[in-house]
Amino acid sequence: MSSPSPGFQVSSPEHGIGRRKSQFTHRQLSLLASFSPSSPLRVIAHVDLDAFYAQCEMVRLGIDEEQPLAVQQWQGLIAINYSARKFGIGRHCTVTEAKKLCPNLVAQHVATWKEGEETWAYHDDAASHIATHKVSLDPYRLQSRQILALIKQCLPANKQKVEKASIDEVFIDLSAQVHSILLQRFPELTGPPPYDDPTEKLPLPPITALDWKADVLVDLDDAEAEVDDPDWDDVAILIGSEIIRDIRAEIRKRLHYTCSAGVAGNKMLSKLGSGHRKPNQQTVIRNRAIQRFLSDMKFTKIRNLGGKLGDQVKSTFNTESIKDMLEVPVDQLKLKLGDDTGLWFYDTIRGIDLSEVTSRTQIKSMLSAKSFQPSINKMEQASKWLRIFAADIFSRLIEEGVLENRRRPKTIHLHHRSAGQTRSKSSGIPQGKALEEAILFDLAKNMMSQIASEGRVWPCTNLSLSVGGFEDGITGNMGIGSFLLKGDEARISKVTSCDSPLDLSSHEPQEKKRRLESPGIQRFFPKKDLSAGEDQTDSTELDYTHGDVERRVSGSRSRQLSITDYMCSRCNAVFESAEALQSHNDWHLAKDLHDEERGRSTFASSKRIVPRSEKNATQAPRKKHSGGGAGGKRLEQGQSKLKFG
Ligand code: DCP
Ligand code: CA
Repeated sequence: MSSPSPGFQVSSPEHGIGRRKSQFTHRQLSLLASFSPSSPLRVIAHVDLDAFYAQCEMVRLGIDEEQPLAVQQWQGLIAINYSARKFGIGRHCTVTEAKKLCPNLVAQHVATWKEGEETWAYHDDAASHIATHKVSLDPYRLQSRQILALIKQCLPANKQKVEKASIDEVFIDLSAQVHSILLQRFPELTGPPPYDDPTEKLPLPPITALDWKADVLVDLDDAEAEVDDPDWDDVAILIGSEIIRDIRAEIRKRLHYTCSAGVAGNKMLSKLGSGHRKPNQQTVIRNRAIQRFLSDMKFTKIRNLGGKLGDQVKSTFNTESIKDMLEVPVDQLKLKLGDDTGLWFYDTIRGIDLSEVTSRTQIKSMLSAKSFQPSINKMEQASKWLRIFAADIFSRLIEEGVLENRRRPKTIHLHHRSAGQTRSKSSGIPQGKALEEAILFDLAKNMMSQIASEGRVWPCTNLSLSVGGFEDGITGNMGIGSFLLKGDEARISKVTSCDSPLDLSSHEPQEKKRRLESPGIQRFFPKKDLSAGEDQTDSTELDYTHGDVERRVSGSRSRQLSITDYMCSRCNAVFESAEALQSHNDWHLAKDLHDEERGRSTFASSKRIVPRSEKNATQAPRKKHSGGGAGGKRLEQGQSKLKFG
């Protein structure tokens, strides 16, 4: 017999007397090699960085782990490290409240673009200058990319499937790697099935106990279930957890970040696992533990059920408990929620999720925006912001491979809001020459001038610039040279506009527009749940400036609503003025548009969740800075990569 691994205890020859065969077939094992979602042996991990922005600041500033630290945005907090959480500090606190709870708290403001400046920086006085600064998430994006690149480095090049789920989360399909480790460690699995019949059951693993090291192992329903010896699904998940433990150790050692992880048989369970025990732990949910794990839980904790759909189910069935919902027959779920959603929900609360880890869903659009309080009144001011938006978008385009012509956008859109009216202009981006930041800026200024020439332009309360219509560049032998030659005739296409306050979608193709008008089931899924900070499954490009808006809300979130408060019907955020609510609604509108442009259908035509995108990680060299917030002139990590015109 081969010697399996340090993680296994090899059985005595009497092993398996009660159950001689595995419950899994040769075919199911071989499906593992091709990442097939239908293999019951698949192993999926979800890795989530702990208190991510806070850790980024701690690493950047060289701050000790024990030091309580929070990341500040204006007067609110957007990330709180675990040392600070011990004092009861959370996202609901303002900086003042947090400092009362922990006078020793380091509150580091996020980096900002200052009106008129060409680079983002850490400005000491940013918190009191919301009118003239715009948040930059570049520092966190850079760290996110490094972590992603390291994760990919740790995985075998030809057997990896990694999906970036948000700025600080990834799903990893470990199935193919686990398959090859299984075959290495257990040569009895390598032979052909008896009678060459792939539906033949596998032999049982030669193992009586598995060593889960320090993993959090979710309890089983009854002690009886533990009596059954491990089967290959347990062994596969154990191997997956070894891989993830090593990756987490590597991230810790090389980049100094801690993260939590969940290892399970699908995406939904692995995500629940990573949030089960934080920080710096990994939770394993074996198939035999699913029932117990889920039945104690509220379904609103599940990915895609944290928002509107979860609320709808809750109000329809008057419960949040999975245990209660397990009693509801599938037909009734279909009747109340529609066929697709009903079936999806039925499967989901039983731990069934066949959605795939998708290595790369390409970004369809990018948006940079700012709500103005006070509003802006001059073209000169608008122009300064447009310059920042162009720089912001261009730096992200560089990461998307625009310089190497891997991908480039075809269209650019400007949305302008004044006196409750939103106007939009769209323009083609010239395709015949290399794209530059200055081109985006010029196009943005042109569109702004057109809006201005139509009058009623000031005061302006919100501006946003977005690019879309991404196309892959010419690849293979042709390369960038031939691309540059071919497109002299390309010209800026006709500028389109729409003046109706709510018709931001009017430059969209008809089909997309219909979806906006009658969103059906899709309306439940793509939105980020701002109030809960959960369900960030759709936040690959969360680098919007939503925080600009959101943070003004947070201070009031914890107090009682008064009749003078204004509440957002979509995310329950509370505002003190109608205008603040209006600009928040603008943000929702802009994000909806952005989501539509990205064409993400989180809900597949059948009923499965279609996973989301991942950007190609480029590994930027990491440099540690000591001391922060120094007047804003010193270049921060990653800035040197940016090209400003
Ligand atoms: N974020 C934000 N506003 C929110 C929620 C999150 O700006 N309402 C940002 C800051 C977080 C990052 O996104 O650091 C990741 O969000 P998470 O919800 O994963 O929260 P953390 O990583 O901060 O903490 P945890 O350890 O609970 O994952
Ligand atoms: Ca996190």
